[in-house]
Amino acid sequence: MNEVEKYKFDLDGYLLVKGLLGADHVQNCLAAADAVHQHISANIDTEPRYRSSLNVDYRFDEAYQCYSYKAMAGGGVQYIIDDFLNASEAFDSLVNHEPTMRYIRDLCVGPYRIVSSELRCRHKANTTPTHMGGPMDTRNKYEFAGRPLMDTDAQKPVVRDFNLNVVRILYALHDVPVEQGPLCVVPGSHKANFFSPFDRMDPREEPGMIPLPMQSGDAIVFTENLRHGGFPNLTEEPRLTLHLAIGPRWIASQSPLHWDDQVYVSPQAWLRYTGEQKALLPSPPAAAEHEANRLREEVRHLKFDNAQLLNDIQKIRGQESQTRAQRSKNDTRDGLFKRMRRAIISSK
Ligand SMILES: O=C(O)CCC(=O)C(=O)O
Repeated sequence: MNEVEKYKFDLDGYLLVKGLLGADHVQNCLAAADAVHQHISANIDTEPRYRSSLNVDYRFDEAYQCYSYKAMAGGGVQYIIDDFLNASEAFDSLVNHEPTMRYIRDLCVGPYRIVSSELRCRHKANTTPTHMGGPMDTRNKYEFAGRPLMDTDAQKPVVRDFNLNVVRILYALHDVPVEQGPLCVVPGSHKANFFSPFDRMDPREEPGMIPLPMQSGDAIVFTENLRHGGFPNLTEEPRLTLHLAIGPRWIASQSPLHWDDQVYVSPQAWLRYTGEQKALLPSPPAAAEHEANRLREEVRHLKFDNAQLLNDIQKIRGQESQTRAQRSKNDTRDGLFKRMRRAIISSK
């Protein structure tokens, strides 16, 4: 990063990098993203399902080896396709993409790992609600170090400017003007010491929030500590962007799919990767392990649902026994009245 970039990144918490992906690169990725988007949107409500530990209801796609769910904020649909790197060899060039890795090396300590990959397809009216900012989640640590830190690759202390836990990169696959719902951020909020008091879903209602329009091939490099969201897409055209999160190797994933765990790499994608690319990703789990993980999550959720149902049953039983007690009290009172009435009548 040059001096201007360092200054701006520290000040604002993000950088808009012009043309980080070349025109051919973008065309290939866009064609692949279009195909995945078409397929996923047509099949999103079908089986097989997978509920993540954060209780998000995903669908696993066998053909593309990725997971997807629908988010409906703002009244329009957003398809979030997690582990999209598996979906096409067109995306392989994003793994260990040298122009991107140059930023990563300046922003956090290696060796590195990709901790999330999402293709986001945001349709008309959809917004991404405002989230993060300052102290919201300490795992997103933003730090200006300015002191020597151990460089595990070089095996020696190196004076570093930045020491982030996670760097996010958002690539635009086409122009994203303000009306097509770009990423929006509150510049400087990565250093906030207070939780935002403006706890509203619509990012336009957050003071200081600005949209970041992009051109095809541009990237936004930002700290997840920054308060951010997505402006509403007001157009008929879906907004297609690719999102990577990269951090030191020991960082866990923060995608709602792999929360505190690691991303899923398909056996097919693994075979395509070079040694350098493999170093950025976990190896694929054995098929049986993959299925066992899915079943483990399913059992966990069923146990949770069961506990809730038992709770509900106990509440209903409690209400029923109260009703029965009240009824028998009423019956006793009615019986008394009847007996009194009979006694009065017979005494006349
Ligand atoms: O682009 C958007 O709409 C929001 C993206 C986002 O929240 C993220 O990449 O962390």
